[in-house]
Amino acid sequence: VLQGPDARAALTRSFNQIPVPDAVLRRIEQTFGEALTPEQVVEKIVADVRTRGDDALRDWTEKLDGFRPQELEISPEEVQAAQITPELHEAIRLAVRRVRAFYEQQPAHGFLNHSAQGALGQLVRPIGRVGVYVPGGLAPLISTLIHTAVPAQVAGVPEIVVTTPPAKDGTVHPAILVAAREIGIGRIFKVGGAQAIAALAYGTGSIPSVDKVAGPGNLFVVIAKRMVYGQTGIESLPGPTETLVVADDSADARYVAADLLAQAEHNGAEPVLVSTSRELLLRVQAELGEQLENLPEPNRAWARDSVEARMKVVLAADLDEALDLANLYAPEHLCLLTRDPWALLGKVQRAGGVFVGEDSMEALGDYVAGPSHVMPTGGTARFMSPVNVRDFQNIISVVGVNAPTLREIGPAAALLARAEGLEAHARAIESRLV
Ligand code: HSO
Ligand code: ZN
Repeated sequence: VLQGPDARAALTRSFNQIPVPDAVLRRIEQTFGEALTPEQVVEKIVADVRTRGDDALRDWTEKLDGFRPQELEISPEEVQAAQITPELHEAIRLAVRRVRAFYEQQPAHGFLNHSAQGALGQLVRPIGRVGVYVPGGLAPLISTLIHTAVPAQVAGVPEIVVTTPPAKDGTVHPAILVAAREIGIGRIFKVGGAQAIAALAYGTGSIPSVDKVAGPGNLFVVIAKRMVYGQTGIESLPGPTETLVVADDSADARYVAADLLAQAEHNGAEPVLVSTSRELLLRVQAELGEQLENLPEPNRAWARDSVEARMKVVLAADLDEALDLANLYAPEHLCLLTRDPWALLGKVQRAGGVFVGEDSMEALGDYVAGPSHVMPTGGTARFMSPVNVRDFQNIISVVGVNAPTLREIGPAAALLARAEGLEAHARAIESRLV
């Protein structure tokens, strides 16, 4: 249990490097026959996709996903034919409906102020084509498709394409196809990993290049997004998930443990518990042990890894200190399980999302609450926001001053131009002032 300065030190992050587990390095060596860094692997893949296009995508998908696709695009017939239970289908509809309703409330309009000066303003325009990456791997993240594509759609993006890795038998989870159908996404490609990001950035015969790539992925996906930034836009670099629970003596230890374990079952997750009560910490410890035992495999192993390798437990002097530490850590998810959680909201300065009270568990937010679950990780909540409508729109500045205003403000502009040594600028202005 960490306290005081030790807690501060443990919750202070360093942002330069994405941690690379040994297992990943070993797998790279097995796959490539040489010891490469993940960056070197991604560089290789991106360069190859850029030069060889679809053939490179087929080769890398075979090598890394164990399946060689002939057609990279899933046919409209296959998307139409995808079947899931009516209950799951209804849950997807509910999630889509609620995420859409949430983002329709986000103000995203421009302004154009006509005044005696003429007009100044901002146009807001949707991005033309967006690529959404949907992780497959350990879990087919149906919800991630909804939580990325729907804000883009509300923003007015006319074309959204999806890439997602195929399973070894070449299939994509039918619920992902149904969700795409429900949202109204036209094109889905069975390509994952860094190769998918490269394809979206540079375009291949089958996959169109996009203006922005959005969505979380594994280490290789994140490195690839960072590498192609500039060629295309990216919304963020989502890393492993993390949840910080603030709990006082009134919290129910069963819920605290359950919420920590829910996120702990994500690969590489970092659970953090900050409490003002030592008794609660002890109760949570017992609960964690018991609930972990009762989880089925492989989820137990995933959650145990996060708890044993990365969980941090802090005893705070009071709720003020608890919130200070939470703001320092800038968690992706901040969960408030205290007597009066609403009273703490005003103190929240840095977090991707804040989950207020025991009926608003983060796991609900992952699916149907409304706000996108793609939230800033790794402490990037200091300068980033959750995926939202603004990620999928550009602002265009509008400058339309009239002649009297030009006469008023033009001389100052010409003066500034000459101070910068830019004579042609000054003359462009003065040519209208005579
Ligand atoms: N909590 C994850 C998102 C997710 N959970 C998807 C379940 N499905 C990252 O914030
Ligand atoms: Zn989750």
